[in-house]
Amino acid sequence: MFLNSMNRKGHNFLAVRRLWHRHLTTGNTRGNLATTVGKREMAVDQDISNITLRIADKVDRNLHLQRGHPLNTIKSMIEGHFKQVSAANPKYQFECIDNLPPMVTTKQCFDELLTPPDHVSRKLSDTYYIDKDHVLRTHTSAHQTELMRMGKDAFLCTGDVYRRDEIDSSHYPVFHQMEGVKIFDPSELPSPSNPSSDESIEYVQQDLKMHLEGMVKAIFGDVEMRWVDAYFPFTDPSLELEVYFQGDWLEVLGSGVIQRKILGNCDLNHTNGWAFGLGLERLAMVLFDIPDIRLFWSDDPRFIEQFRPGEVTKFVPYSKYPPCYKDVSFWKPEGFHENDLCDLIGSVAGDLVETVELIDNFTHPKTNKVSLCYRINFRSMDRNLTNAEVDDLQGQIRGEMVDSLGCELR
Ligand code: FA5
Ligand code: MG
Repeated sequence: MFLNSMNRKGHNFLAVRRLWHRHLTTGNTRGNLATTVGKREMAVDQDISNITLRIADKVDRNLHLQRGHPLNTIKSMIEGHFKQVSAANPKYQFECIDNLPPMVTTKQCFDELLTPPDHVSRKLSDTYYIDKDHVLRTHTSAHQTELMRMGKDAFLCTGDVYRRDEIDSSHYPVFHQMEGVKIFDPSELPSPSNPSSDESIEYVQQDLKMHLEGMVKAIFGDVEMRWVDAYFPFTDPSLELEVYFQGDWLEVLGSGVIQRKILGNCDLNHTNGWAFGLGLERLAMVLFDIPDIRLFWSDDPRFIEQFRPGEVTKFVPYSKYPPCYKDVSFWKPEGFHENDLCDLIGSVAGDLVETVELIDNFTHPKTNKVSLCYRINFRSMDRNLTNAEVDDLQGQIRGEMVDSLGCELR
């Protein structure tokens, strides 16, 4: 079940070894396949892992720690805001953590957060697995329970997170999140002897909204925002916050009142608390007017040299290069998942792909076979692409679709 069609061929997963080498602990016995997750030494399981070289190469980049990078600036601004909040209410001192490694156990990432066994986020189609028990974290919520068990009652935890996802201007397989958690002093709740009463839950939720609205206002000034009901296995009630940007509502964070069972598992039955997880890229796109999420990874000096540490300046585009699209039609093979296709396209063409869209989908009336047509939009952010180059990329993509995904091209 864990064997993904893409790694039957070996693809470029072997290259992942290089990455783990940089995370070696001393005294390992498994050569350059060994790595650490917390204090545990472990190896990448080549039969299971679906981590491509493109993704592995991003693991040590830590854009959120790179001074002057917009992601570092927005992180510092939010942390600075919460420092002010802590100064105004000394009972809760928000501690900032930003250096936890992204390799986590499935227990941390899913089980501890009450993610059901069949939840889509656990699937190989959505998550990068190191081996069957370890993943590249899909969200910073993976650290909630360990930090709560350490007795921390107010913290922000920032890091890189990894997801197999669609490709467009606001989705990228590696992005950055900031987790925020506040655990209440029970005496502050409206019904201290019953921390899970309706009024306590309402109180905690109002406090959560106040903190996040305050943060958005402090950083963005008067931006239009709205709360939307949401679902997360680990919070109840759950809410998402959307901000109006480029003519549309952009989801910037998920949040809610922490589930009783999670609090109980962390010895916090006597109280209540809230949590949020925000997408740093999404907020930085709004703040710096950055139109495409790929730009955060650009090493073009025309991007990075526009920004100064701690300063907010609007991004000045350096001319937009022409797009070029190619369509690919095929009969949908069994077990096909769009994320497999996007990951494959990303691993061949990297940041030269702007979007991947399904433009046609029909079922053959006699054979019942399903035909799909995807449009791949190629556009470089820093130069013109030649036709020959795009044809070559498209050729490689088509070849890999046949070899690795078992697609029958039309
Ligand atoms: C979560 O990841 C939850 N862990 C958030 C949470 C924490 C809820 C604590 C409750 C309590 P979600 O999958 O919606 O939720 O992602 C959170 C944010 O990450 C999104 O609002 C968005 O801003 C950002 N995000 C999600 N996917 C991508 C992506 N592919 N590229 C860039 N940003 C993304
Ligand atoms: Mg969401």
